[in-house]
Amino acid sequence: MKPTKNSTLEVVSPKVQVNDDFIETDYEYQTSHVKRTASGQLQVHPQTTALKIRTARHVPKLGVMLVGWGGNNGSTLTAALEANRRQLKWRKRTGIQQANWFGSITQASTVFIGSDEVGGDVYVPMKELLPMVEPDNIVVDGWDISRLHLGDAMRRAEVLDVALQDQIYEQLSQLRPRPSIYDPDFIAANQSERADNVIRGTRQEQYEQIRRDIRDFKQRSGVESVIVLWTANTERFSEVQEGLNTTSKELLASLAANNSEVSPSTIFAMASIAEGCTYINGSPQNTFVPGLIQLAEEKKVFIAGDDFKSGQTKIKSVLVDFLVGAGIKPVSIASYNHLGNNDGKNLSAPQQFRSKEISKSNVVDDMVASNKILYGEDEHPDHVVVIKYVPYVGDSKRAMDEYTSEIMMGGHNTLVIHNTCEDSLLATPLILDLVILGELSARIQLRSAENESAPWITFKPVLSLLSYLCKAPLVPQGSQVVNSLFRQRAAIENILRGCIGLPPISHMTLEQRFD
Ligand code: NAI
Ligand code: DG6
Repeated sequence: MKPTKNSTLEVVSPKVQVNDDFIETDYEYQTSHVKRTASGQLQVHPQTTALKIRTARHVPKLGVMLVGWGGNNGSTLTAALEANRRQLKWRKRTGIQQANWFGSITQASTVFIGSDEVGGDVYVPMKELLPMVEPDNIVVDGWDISRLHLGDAMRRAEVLDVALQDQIYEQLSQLRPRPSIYDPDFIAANQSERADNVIRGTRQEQYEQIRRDIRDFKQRSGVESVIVLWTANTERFSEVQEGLNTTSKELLASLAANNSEVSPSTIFAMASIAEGCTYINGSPQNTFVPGLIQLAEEKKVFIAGDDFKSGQTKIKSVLVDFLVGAGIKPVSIASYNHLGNNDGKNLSAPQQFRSKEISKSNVVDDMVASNKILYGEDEHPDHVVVIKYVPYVGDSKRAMDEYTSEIMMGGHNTLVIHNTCEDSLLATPLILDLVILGELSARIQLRSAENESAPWITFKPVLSLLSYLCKAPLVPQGSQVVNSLFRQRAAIENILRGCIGLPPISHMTLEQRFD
């Protein structure tokens, strides 16, 4: 069985069947269930569950609607799609550069498949594991409170080389963001000068307009499936209150009553859910108030977020994992950022900074909690996050981190990292992965293999599989938040492998270690 038409991979196994519609596998899912006895012992019960996993083979024509389309990320994604579609090349000071998708795990990373006859590692591109949306076929649309067309938005962003911008300016100039919901109470006051493209009316009317926009896009473009993704300015947190938004009923009533605490991003998410479209939050604010999560569960529509995990936090979720896993105790983490793009300008306002501070600060909690040898109950490293707006550096964000850890016998180990990163060039490939993996997730189902009449089930509406790409992963109620980048990636790889009948990667390589 070849998982995709162009895959170099063929799975030869009686446990994998392919028909016109599905790739279906018989899968032995192995877990370890732990029970705590009255005496404090941990009893581990290994369990094997026989499952059938199937993946629909038809890849729909995907439409992506970006909220904040004219921003740095939105315009860079649109430009990158165009540049890659046309395989553009341009001259830089250092030579010829070709369009690529570096930084995207689906497009530019490989997955370990197994060992060959001589014990060599064999890898295939992640995108060859299962049928996935091709970036070239994605159709983009969206909204922005600023009416600049995408050509000028790309120029305003100052992200891409001018020699590339010049090749795509004309195409991008044909694209203009739809008017959006502007509420100055939710984003920084310094954004008001951008707001010349807004939907008037009550919240209910704005919600209806967004629903019409989604339907209009679908109808005009002929896409079969739409994902809505927020890459607009970071909002302040909304209040969460009984009577306001703690249930779906309350939230719908608050929308109808034009309650000022229903944020623009929550209205977008509500409209998206009502239209059956996956909604992804690339910013840190609490769009997903409890009533919104309930709405997604009731309508069985995927939601995922929060906040793209691009540079500093990605390193943090690797480094702290390494330190704690090595038995070293991080005791203080000081993270400074300065940046000069519009995101930085918006984050220079205290309430919007606070949203970002929260999402950047919680990323080590699960790793700290995993090691009771190093940390006592309720003990955490000191963790400080500072963000400053320095216009001159533009999109070239500077992130400086100092990690101090306790090592043996009261010694100290201090790591200092200086990361100069072009912010939007790190974030844009994440948007691509979020929509490609988000779409793929809608085609994966499983059921018990022991009961032929058991119904096929899908991922839960809170799509935690996308955690790898998010700073503050939203997980279903009762599930554990996982921040460790390696665990997050292993979940993606092993689930994709499971869909084509391959076991999880264990790295045991017993065949190479024993005679
Ligand atoms: P940006 O400021 O360049 O773009 C945001 C766009 O949203 C602007 O064009 C603005 O006019 C528009 N906007 C604001 N409110 C809107 C609304 N209600 N409806 C529609 N459009 C609206 O910011 P950038 O750099 O593109 O980042 C976007 C978001 O992604 C920010 O919240 C940022 O914090 C978040 N993010 C960015 C990362 C990066 O590395 N660039 C990484 C992680 C998160
Ligand atoms: C300042 O940190 C601006 C932010 O929007 C970040 O650039 C963005 O959230 C990326 O942060 P990180 O920690 O994932 O690199």
